[in-house]
Amino acid sequence: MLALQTAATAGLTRIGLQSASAVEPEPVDNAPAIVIGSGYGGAVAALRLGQAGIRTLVLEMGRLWNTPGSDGKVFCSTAAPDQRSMWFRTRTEAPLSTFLWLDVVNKDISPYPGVLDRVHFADMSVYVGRGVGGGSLVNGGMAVTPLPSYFSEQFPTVDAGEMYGTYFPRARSMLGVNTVDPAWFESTEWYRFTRISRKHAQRTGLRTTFVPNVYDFGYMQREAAGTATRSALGQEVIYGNNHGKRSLDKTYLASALGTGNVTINTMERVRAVHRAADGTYVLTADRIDTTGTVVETKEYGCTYLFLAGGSIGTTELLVRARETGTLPALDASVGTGWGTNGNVMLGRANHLWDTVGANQSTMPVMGIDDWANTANPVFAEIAPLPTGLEHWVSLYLAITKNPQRASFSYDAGTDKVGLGWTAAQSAVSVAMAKKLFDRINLANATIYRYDLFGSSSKAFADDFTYHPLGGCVLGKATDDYGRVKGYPKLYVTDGSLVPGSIGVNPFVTITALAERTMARVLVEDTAP
Ligand code: FAE
Repeated sequence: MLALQTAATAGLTRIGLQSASAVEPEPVDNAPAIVIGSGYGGAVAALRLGQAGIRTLVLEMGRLWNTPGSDGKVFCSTAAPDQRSMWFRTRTEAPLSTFLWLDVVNKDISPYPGVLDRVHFADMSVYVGRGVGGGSLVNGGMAVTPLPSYFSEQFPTVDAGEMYGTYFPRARSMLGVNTVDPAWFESTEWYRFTRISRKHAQRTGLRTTFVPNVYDFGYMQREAAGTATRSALGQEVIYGNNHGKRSLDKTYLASALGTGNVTINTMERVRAVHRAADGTYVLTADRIDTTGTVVETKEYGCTYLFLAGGSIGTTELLVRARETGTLPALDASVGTGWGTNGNVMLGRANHLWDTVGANQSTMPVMGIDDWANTANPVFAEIAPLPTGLEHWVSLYLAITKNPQRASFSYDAGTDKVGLGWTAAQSAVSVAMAKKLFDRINLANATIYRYDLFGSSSKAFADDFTYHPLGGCVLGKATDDYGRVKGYPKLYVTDGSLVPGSIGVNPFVTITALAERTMARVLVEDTAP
């Protein structure tokens, strides 16, 4: 942590252990290992490489989030978003965009490298985190291990015994996963919204389950008691948490820097990769300033290259590399097998007597688990809608077992990579979510809310996902350990390995798979 904090206050864009004394390290334009992206897959790779004594450079397009703004806070809240909220926007683009059909949620902001991005494709947009820590900076912290049966269905060639015996426990422990105290949960006003949704699920005959989280629940209880500054209880989440959350900059990345072998360069976006005649990799990266202007274009060389730009970032780089001929031998399956993890958001309108509470914690702790229903498998997270006012809305993020997958394509004219996901493919997720929530509405004599997702009276938000998965699927675009086919010493360690669906919130799976890859690769591929 020390290194991260000091580097930020010194205004450096290069973060290494040396930065702890505010001395900028010598430029490292070539490193034995380079990691692109500092989310889950990148953080695991950086730590394990650093521990193995391999000098490693991490390139991250977002900024380091550790410098307080003029309000004394690093991040802004969802209630009062400013330039820090979103990646180069003039207006915020929150998932829940209206209330009573009124445009009261989104706010005008000035363009800045804010922490949350919404990447738009024709019929789907994808929310991602930008900054040192990637998605861990903006997500809801739900740390869910998938069902072994579904994991094996999705990863038939991966030894599930090893995953559940070694890598899932390792990931949970490193990420700082904990659970809400059930007694506090039952009594606190901050989770009344969850208890109401549980009551309605139980009345429908559905099972609910507590879900672990990386938010420090001890800290949250102190927030509730008034002895700690509010973060989860202060409407902070998708634009970052100022306190309480064990994001990757506080866990894996802090440890990675602690090895003394890892440096992180921020505000540098890798846009091209090729392989030199000697078999090393050469990257082209644009360094931007806070206006988004490219202030420098750099070239880096490395022996080992780890791609961890997330499902969209990594797939885009590889599809472009194959189609422009810089990595022509990439497998045809690169750019395929992408899915939304079946995400659909929806709200229900409660009866007047079923108040959900003006005070709501931003960290979800419970899901409705109907995954075992083979006719219509759905796992629905009970999501908060913290506005500081009673609104009688029960909100959910449903994860449906949507089998639809899409591919990416490259347009040489614009040099852009597009995603072929269609509205009809989203409709499959909606039909599944609707089947489950129709049952809940019937059992409770309630209805959907039609006012939350724009002016079009939509009950289901099916045009975005929080869980982009796939594009470079394990065992297809790569071998069974994330080694990219056709290119020795080139690896994928992020969510693009997961074939479009994992049935639960994905970051524990992404972390555990990255641990498994690193354990293997460091033994087999780095021997002298
Ligand atoms: P990710 O964390 O996205 O990291 C990729 C990093 O690479 C980012 O920092 C990028 O800025 C950077 N990058 C990309 N391209 C480049 C490039 N060309 N050059 C340099 N840098 C680049 O990838 N999951 C859960 O399990 N539980 C939750 O409660 C949960 N809630 C969520 C809520 C929100 C609002 C969002 C957006 C996501 C949520 N997720 C949740 C999803 C989770 O954050 C996501 O699956 C992981 O972050 C994906 O990890 P990766 O390592 O694949």
